[in-house]
Amino acid sequence: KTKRDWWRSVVVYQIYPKSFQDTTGSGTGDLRGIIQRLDYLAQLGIDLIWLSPVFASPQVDNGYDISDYRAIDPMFGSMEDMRELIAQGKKRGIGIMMDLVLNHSSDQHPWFLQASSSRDNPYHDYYVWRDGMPDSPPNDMQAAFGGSAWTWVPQVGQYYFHQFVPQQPDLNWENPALRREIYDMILWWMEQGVEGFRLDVIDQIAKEPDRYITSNGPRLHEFLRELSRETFQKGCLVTVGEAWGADLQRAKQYSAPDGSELSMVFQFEQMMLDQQPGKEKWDLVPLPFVKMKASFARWQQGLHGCGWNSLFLDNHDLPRIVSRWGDDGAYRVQSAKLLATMLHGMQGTPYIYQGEELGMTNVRLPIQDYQDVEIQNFYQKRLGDGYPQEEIMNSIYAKGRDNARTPMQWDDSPNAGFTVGTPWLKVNPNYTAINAQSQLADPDSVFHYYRKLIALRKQYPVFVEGDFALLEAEHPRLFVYRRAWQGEELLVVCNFGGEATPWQLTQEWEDAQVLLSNYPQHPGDLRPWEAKIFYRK
Ligand code: TEU
Repeated sequence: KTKRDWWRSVVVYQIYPKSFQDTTGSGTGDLRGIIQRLDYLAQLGIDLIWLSPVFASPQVDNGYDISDYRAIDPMFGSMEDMRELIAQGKKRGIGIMMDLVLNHSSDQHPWFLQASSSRDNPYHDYYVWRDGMPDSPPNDMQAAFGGSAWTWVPQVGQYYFHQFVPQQPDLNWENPALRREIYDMILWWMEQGVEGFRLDVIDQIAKEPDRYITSNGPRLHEFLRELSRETFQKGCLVTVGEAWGADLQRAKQYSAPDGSELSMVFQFEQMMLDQQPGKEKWDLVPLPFVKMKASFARWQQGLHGCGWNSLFLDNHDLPRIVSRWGDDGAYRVQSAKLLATMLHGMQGTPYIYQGEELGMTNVRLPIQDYQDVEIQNFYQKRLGDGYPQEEIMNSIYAKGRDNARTPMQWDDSPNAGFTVGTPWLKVNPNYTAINAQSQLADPDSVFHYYRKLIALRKQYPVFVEGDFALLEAEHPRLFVYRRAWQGEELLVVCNFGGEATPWQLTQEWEDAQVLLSNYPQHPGDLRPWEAKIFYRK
C-alpha cells in the first residue's frame, strides 16, 4: 500500500477466531479454519480482516490477556499458519489487522512474572505498583469486570493495578523501556506483512490511578504520537483505536488527517444510548431513535474533512444488532438489511462482525453455559445485591458478550459446520435456518445484500467522499439522509420499525436510480423495515 489514506475506501471484517472455524475437532476455531474460509470472505468483497487476538495467552479473557506478543497460541495454530494466512490473504487482496492489547498483559507474561518477583527486578516498573497493607488497597477503584482494581502480591509487599480482571495487570506506559519494547514488537509484526492494527482500550493506557484517572489521561496523546511515529508511520498502515472515552473533539485529534496518531477510532456514543444514563450497560432502556439519528449526524458532520469515522454496529463485546435494534423474529431479514443500509450509506470505514452478514441473532442459554468472565461475574454480583434472577437473565440475554461469540453458522450440519468436536460455547440453535450455505444459494439473502453494499462503496466514490445531511430529523420512525460529492448524490431512506410509513420523494429525486433496496419496488407507503438507496448525478 502506497497511498497514505488507502483505508478510507476499504471494508473490514472482524474475525473472533475462537468461534470462526475449527479444523481439528478441538471445539475452538483456528488459523487454518480462517484460511479455509478466505474464499467466502473474498466473495463477500471485504478488504481487510481484523483478527481478534491470536497471541499466546492463558485465555482468561479469550486472548485479551497476552503472555507472548510474538507467538501464536497453540490453540489457534503456529507462526507458520499465521504466515500462510497472511500470504493466502494477500493472494485474494485481503490484508490482516492484528489486535494489539497494549494497556495490559497477562499475569503469565514473563515481564509480569519477573516484575512480581522483587521490587529491584528491572521489569518491576513495567507495571503499576503501589504500597499498602494486605487488606487495605491504595484506593477504592473498581475493575471493569468486578472487584477491586488492586491485587496484593505478598512477594513484593505491594499492590498492582488492573483495570480488567486480576489476570490482566496494567502496563506502565510512563516507563520508556516498556514503550520501546512495545514498539519493537510492533515493528516485528509489520515485518511479517500485516497491514494494520486494532488497539484495545487505547484510551486507557495513560492511567493515573492515584487521581482516579483511567481513560483520557493527561499523557495519552503524547504517548500515541510517539507510538505512531516509532511504528505505524514507518509503514503505510491502517490503525483503529478502541476508545470508549472518545468524544467528537478527541476523535478529531486521534484521526487527524496528518496521520500523527491513528487512522480512526471506535467511539461508542450510539452504542451507549440504549442504557440508563450513568448506569451500567445491563440497565436497559429502549433505543431513543431521534437521539440516535442526531448522534450519528453529529459524528458524520463533525469528522467530515478533518478526521475519519469508523462505522460499526457489532463486535465481539456487543449484542447482535438485529436482535438489539432490529427485529430478530418476523422481520429478521428485512431489519438486518435495513441496519446494514443505514450504516454502510455513511462516511467512514465500515466494519462487519462475523455472522452479521448473515443476520445472526442473540442467544439464550442457561447461566452455566455462558463462558464469558464478564457475564459470570455480573451474575454473581447482582445475585449478591438481591436482584431477581429473571431480571439478571434478561440483562444477559440482551447485552451479554457471548451473544456475539456463539460459533459461526456455516451450514445446517451438526454444530453448524463449525466443529466436528464439542464447541467451546454452544451453537445458536437457529443455525438450521440461519447459515452461510443457504444464504449463498439465495440471491435475496442478507449475505448477498452485504455483498452488494460493499460493491456499491467501491463503485460510487460518493459513498467514501460525500458530505452528510440529516433529513426528517424529528421523524419518530424514518432515518433519512443525503450524501453529496462533486455533483453526485445519495439518498438513504430507512423505515425503522415494523409499521408501514407514508413517505414521498421530493421532486428532484423523482428520476433518481434505486441502487439497492430490501424490497421490490412499488409506489405506496414504505413497508416494515424498508430501506432504499437512491442515486442521482
Ligand atoms: O474491551 C474494552 C472494554 O472496555 C470492555 O470492558 C467493554 O466495555 C465491555 O466488554 C462491554 O461490556 C476490550 C475488548 O474488546 C474486550 O473483549 C476485552 O475484554 C477488554 O478490552 C479487556 O482487554
